[in-house]
Amino acid sequence: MKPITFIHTADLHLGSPLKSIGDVSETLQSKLHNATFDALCRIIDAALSNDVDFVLFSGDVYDLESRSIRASRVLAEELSRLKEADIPAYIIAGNHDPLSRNSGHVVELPDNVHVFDTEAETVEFIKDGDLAARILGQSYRSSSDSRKMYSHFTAPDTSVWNIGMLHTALDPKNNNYVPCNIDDLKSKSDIHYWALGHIHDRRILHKENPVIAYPGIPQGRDTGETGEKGCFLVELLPNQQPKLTLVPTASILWDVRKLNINIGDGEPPKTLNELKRLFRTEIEKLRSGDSEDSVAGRIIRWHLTGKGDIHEKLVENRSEASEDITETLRREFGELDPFIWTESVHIRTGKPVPPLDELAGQSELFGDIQSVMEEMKTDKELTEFDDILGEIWETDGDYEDPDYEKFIMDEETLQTMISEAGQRIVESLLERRNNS
Ligand SMILES: [Mn+2]
Repeated sequence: MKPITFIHTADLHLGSPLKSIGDVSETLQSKLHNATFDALCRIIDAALSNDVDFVLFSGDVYDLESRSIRASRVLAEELSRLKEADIPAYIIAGNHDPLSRNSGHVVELPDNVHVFDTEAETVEFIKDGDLAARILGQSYRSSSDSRKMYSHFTAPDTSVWNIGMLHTALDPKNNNYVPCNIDDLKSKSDIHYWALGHIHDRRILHKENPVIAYPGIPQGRDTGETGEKGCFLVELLPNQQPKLTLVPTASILWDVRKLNINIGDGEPPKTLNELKRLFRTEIEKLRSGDSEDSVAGRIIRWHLTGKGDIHEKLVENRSEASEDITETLRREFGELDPFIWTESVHIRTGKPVPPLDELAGQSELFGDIQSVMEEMKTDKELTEFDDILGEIWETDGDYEDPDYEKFIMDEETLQTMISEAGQRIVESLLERRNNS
C-alpha cells in the first residue's frame, strides 16, 4: 500500500450565522459573519501547506438546502485553490445540504471536485499512476435519510486504502440520520477509515482497523460548541498506526469559564470595582495567549463562583449586577484585537461560610450533611440519572439549530449542582442559628 495523507473535515455549515450575542458593533458583526468562511480558508491552507493527497468533506458543507450565493462562490473559489495544486476534493451531502432537486450549485465547482451521488459510489484515487485509495460515499437525498448507506460500501479488495464517507448520528434508533452503530462500521472489514460527519464534537471513536472519527465542526457557533475546533490531518502508512493530527481552524472561540472570587492570596473582592478588576486580570491573561495563536477573539459565558461578602450585594440585584459587569467588559474588550466578548455573566457565588469539613467537626448535624453530600457525589443511581437526562437533552430537538439552548447534563454539571445545593443548605442553617 502506498502511504497517503489527507484532510478530513465535516459540518462547515458555510454561511451559518454564529448565535446572536447581544448588541455588537458592525466590525464585530462582520467578524462573526466571516468566521465559517475563515475556517474553510484555513482548511484549504492546511491542505496546501501539508501537500496532502486529497480533502474529504463529510457532509453539511452548506448550512441550508437553499445554498446561499456567497457560500457557493466562496466554496468554488477555495476548491479552485486545491485544483491549482492538483489536489482532488470529495464531498458528500448531509442533512443540511441534501442533493434534492433545488440544490444545484449556483456556482459551478471546479473539476477536481467529486460530489457523491445519492446512491453509493466508489471513486478511485490515483497517485503517481497507481491506484492508491478508494473513496466510498453517498449523499443525502433529503433532510433526513434512513438508509443504511454503509452496507452498500463494498470495496473489491484491501490492496489499497478504502475510505468510507458517511454523515450519520451513529445512533441505531435515529432514523433521520443514517441509523447505525459503531459495530456496524467495524464489521465492514474492507474499510480502513470511516470519515464521519454530523456530530459537531470532535471524536476519535476507534483508532485503527478501522479508524472511526468525527472531526467536528471547524468553527463553533454557540456556547454549546466551546473550545478549540479544527479538521484532521490524516496520515495512513503501511504497517503503522494511523496518525490523526488536529489542525485548528476556528478564528473565534466560544468559551464557558469559571471565575472564582477566591483566587489569589488576597481577600475576595468587596465592591463591584474590585470584582471588575478580577475580570480584567483574567481577560488580559487570555488575550495575551490568543494573540500568539491567530485567534480573532473569544465569546465567553462567565460563571462567577466562590464565597465572599460581595455575594449578598450581587444577589440583591442579580440581573442588574450581571448586566453591569457584562456592559463594562464588552465596552473595554469587545472591540480589541484579539477581542473578548462577554456573552453573559452568571452569578453563582455563595455567602462566606466556613468549609463543611470544619463545620462537620463542630456539630453532628453538619457531619450528617457532609456524609449525605459525599454519598450523593458517588451515588450510582444519580450517575445513571445523569446518563438518562444527558441523553434526553443531547438528542431532543434539533441540536444543530444554533438557537436551540443546550443544557447538557453531564457529570461535571451534576457535581456542581450537588455542591451548590450543599452550600445553600449550610448557608440557611447557619443563618437560622445566628438568628436564634
Ligand atoms: Mn448534519
